[in-house]
Amino acid sequence: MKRITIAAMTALIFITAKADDGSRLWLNKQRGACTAKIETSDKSDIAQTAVSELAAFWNGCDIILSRDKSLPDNDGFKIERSGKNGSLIVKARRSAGLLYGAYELLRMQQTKGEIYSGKTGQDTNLSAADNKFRISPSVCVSSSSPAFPYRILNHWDNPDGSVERGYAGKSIWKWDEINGEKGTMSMDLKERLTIYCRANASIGINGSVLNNVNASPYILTTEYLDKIKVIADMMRPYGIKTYLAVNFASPMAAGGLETADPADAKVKEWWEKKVKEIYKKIPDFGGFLVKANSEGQPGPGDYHRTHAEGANMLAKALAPYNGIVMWRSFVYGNHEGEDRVKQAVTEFEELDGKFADNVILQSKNGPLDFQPREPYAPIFDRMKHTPMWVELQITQEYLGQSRHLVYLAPMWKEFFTFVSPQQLQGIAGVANTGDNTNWCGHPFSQSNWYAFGRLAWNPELASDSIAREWLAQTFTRDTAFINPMTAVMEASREACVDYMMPLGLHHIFKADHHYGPEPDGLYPNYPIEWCPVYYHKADSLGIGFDRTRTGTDAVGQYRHPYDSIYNDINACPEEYLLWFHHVSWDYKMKNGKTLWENLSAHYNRGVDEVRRFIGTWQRMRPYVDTERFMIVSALLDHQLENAEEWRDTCLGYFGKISGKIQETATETSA
Ligand code: GCW
Repeated sequence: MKRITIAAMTALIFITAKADDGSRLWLNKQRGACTAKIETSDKSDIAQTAVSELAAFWNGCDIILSRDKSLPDNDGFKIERSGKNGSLIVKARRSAGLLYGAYELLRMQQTKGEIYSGKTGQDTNLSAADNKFRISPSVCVSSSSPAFPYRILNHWDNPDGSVERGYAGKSIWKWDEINGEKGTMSMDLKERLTIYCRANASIGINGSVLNNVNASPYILTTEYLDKIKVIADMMRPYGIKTYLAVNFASPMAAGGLETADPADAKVKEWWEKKVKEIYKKIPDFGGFLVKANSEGQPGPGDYHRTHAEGANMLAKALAPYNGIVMWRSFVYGNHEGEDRVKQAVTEFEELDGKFADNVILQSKNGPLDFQPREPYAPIFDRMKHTPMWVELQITQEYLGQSRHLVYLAPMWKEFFTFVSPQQLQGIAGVANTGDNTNWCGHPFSQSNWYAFGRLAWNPELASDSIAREWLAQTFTRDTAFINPMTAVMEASREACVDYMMPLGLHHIFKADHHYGPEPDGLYPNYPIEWCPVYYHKADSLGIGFDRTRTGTDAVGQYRHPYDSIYNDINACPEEYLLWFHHVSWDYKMKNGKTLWENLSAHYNRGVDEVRRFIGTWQRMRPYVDTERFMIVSALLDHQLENAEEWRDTCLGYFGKISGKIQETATETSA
């Protein structure tokens, strides 16, 4: 069986790297011959962006953009017909709402055809072939407001241009192309970042943390802050606020102090001065994101202070300027011997209610680490007095990176069936952007950036309708393409779970790069939490991690009734079975077959699904340009080889341990 190495993929990545100039994002491609009048009395830069976007891309009737104080104070908008002449009026309380309303219209135009809004009775004979879409004759055309006030991308970009878990080239921030003193950037960078801003604003993203949570202290030096100001100035007219990830030990590394103890007066003073300096340059700066005492990062724990003491010290410095602190709960390794998935609750629950008002606890959707499937993180159940938001990972660290077609919206929707959006104040997505000319590496990885924004705006949207929107805007509106490809996207996440880690298996990735399988991984020089054998616990009797009441009792962290459902092997949903239970190989599952038989069937199903995706894609040739057709074809072939590798490696290893290996020797998929 062929094994694809990282080196062998370089050629493929090279192809994607020279693919296009960004116009193949979902954004409007053709400048319209806009004859419509676009008017607003709102002089703000954001409203002017709305006007210029419409002027450039709108093909329909006249539009008025109008601020309306009677609307609720959020980023929402209303689009109405303004009367007899068939023009439209976008109403919003805030300027940002006008911008989002403008993009809503452009999205309608791009997904449905030229918007036509004639006088009632005038426009009844339009057919699909006219490529026109007659908006509803009712007064209100569209009305929408975001579920979360904070909709933020988290970039894991380092000042040296590398990107942690980035699979689409180098960082999009070209620091050496920004002249902080003069307040300028190169034309190339400006063009590129303009596309970035338009793409984000078009899906409602209103904040960007520019740098990695494993933060370099040097991001806070004046040299960088001057450059960051240039980026902030450029993002502001698109309604995007600038945030920074900070290293808790910055006062030492960047300020020359001997300590970063949050109780130390000099430390407090250093942060206060630094914050003042930032706001002088960037008056609407958003705030700090902090990864503290996690995976070797410094934090208040280094001085026997709590997370709350650390976060509150920063919060106090930011409060006068309305800045916020996004403090991450992704911690483990501080509680020797405790099940890793329990450690966030152990560490944070006792601090509930002790955080300052402008601190938000940011938690990953699952309790482990962005696996293809995890149960929801019970910290969302446990923190009752602390504002929370969820961190989703758009970059596919554990889902085939930029080489597998895996559409993540179904996974994020799954999370929202357990944790209500109403419980959350914000949503953060770890970005998958890079300097590859197609932005995200895999042409379909863009759909995850798009879906993140759309769900951040409205988590009620169905994942398939987001996929349809994205396909229509990115490829073609032809339903002969959209229908089958929506089905592929919708099935792709479950396929990935099946060929990588079905039935609740998790973290059996090769050490560090998190791409291929390594079920026998046990690394003497690394913490046990980084070793696959710690997670699947396969032995001659069975497989799975016993997290029941009599095991590690991770189930005990869940709200009722999930605590008892997950605890009971017969009630536990089978997709989480091996997450919560150590199960005998011959255990009879709901379909009457044994665990081993089901495990084999899932792995084979995953591989078969990818084969099916390839078949569908081959039939899409007439609808796609040759370049993207070839790239996706090559990537899907590669995905199939990887899926086979996952299946063969995992079933081979588990088959041997269980003594079932003979049964698999002949068992290959059709
Ligand atoms: O799983 C880990 C990733 C790290 C990442 C960390 C985190 C930024 O492998 O690369 O570091 O999660 O979320 O902090």
